[in-house]
Amino acid sequence: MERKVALITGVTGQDGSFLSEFLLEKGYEVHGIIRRSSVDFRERIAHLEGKPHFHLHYADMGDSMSLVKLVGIVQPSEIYNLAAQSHVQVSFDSPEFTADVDAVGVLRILEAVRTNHLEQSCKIYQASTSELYGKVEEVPQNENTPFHPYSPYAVAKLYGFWIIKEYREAYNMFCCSGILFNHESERRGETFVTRKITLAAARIAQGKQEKLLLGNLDSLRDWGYAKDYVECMWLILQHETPEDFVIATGVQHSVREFTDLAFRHVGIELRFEGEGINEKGICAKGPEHLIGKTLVEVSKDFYRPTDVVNLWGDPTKAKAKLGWNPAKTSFEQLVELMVKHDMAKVAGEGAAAKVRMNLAEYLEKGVVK
Ligand code: NAP
Ligand code: G4F
Repeated sequence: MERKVALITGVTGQDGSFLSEFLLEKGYEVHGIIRRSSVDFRERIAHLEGKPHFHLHYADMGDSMSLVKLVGIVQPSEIYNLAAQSHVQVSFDSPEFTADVDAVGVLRILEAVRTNHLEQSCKIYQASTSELYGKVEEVPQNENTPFHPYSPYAVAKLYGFWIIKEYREAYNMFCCSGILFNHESERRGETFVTRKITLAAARIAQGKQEKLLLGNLDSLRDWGYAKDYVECMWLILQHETPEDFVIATGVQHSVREFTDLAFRHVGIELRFEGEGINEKGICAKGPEHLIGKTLVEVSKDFYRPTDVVNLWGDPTKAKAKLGWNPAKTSFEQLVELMVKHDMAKVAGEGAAAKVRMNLAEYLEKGVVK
């Protein structure tokens, strides 16, 4: 049987790396788009490079010509469009770049498929987001909940969602959006809140960091495990009709709860005192030298101009139509696996990891958000 051919944009990212592993396991020929970088080390996919059915190509979501050329060469049967400037806070700092990649980039992919006359043979998955619900109009959120984007990132992603829908209807293309709620892992970027917390908990426990600075501790998210979510991307493209799906666990927790649990996993019990900007997490139980010390502080540097504070997904449709199991990895298991990973990572950090330690110092000082 001929191998299916997948093209993944964003292959070096958290989801791209898990999806590559998943599709290779399923027998796909996997092609990924990479950008030229001055540091030529692709941490998340280093273990896949050199495998016979895994191929990397230079292209950029801002460069139509590179995309048209590549789609023509690869002739994919499935495209997973995961590439994005994916950090919400950064979208306030770089709104135009975010719009170019996250909004117009989607159009470029669709047109690259049409230009190569593949619109009837190539299915497209678009990485859409729960951020579309933004300043939420109902809880929990499902496929019929109105959108109210609340950041430059979300506004750009809203264009991506609608242009996918438009091409589906106008050109009868099999293109769909997965409206994914937050999904995390040991490969999550280090400035997203979950990974920032698990790394800081590990470093504080090992005496390599003094304290953790956070923004809004009351913010609520529906956090799942990224490895479970990439299966859903594939299921969406295997469904008989092109449809959009909400992918979530259906369970909600606050940033404070995530922090509390992560610190428990490194043997530190926190007591939260104060409110808003004055709230602190103080070590109530744990290593002697830390008792009574403030380990978590709130800093206004990590507050956003507009923040999405109540995301909670309803995965009923994905469960019923795709047979996807949203409860495969629980919140507690997710926090545990991330902390375990980061405890080992931090323990192994020697002189060679000095550069990453600098990032931790920046995070502590609020230089990098
Ligand atoms: P990520 O780790 O930040 O990865 C983003 C990927 O996009 C990286 O491979 C990055 O390449 C690539 N990229 C960025 N700009 C590009 C450009 N101009 N040209 C080509 N590639 C570019 O994100 P993720 O967490 O895996 O998320 C994957 C997708 O799902 C994103 O579209 C994100 O917006 C969306 N999403 C994520 C979540 C979540 O909770 N993780 C939830 C909903 C939706 P470099 O490595 O070169 O930077
Ligand atoms: O971890 P976050 O930065 O993720 P956010 O903004 O929810 O975005 C992620 O999930 C989206 C899906 O809903 C994706 F579309 C998007 O690409 C990305 O993957 O922040 C989560 C919450 C926010 O409310 C933020 O204000 O945590 C709050 N928070 C509190 N302190 C913080 C911090 N966020 C970050 N990054 N850093 C903090 O210190």
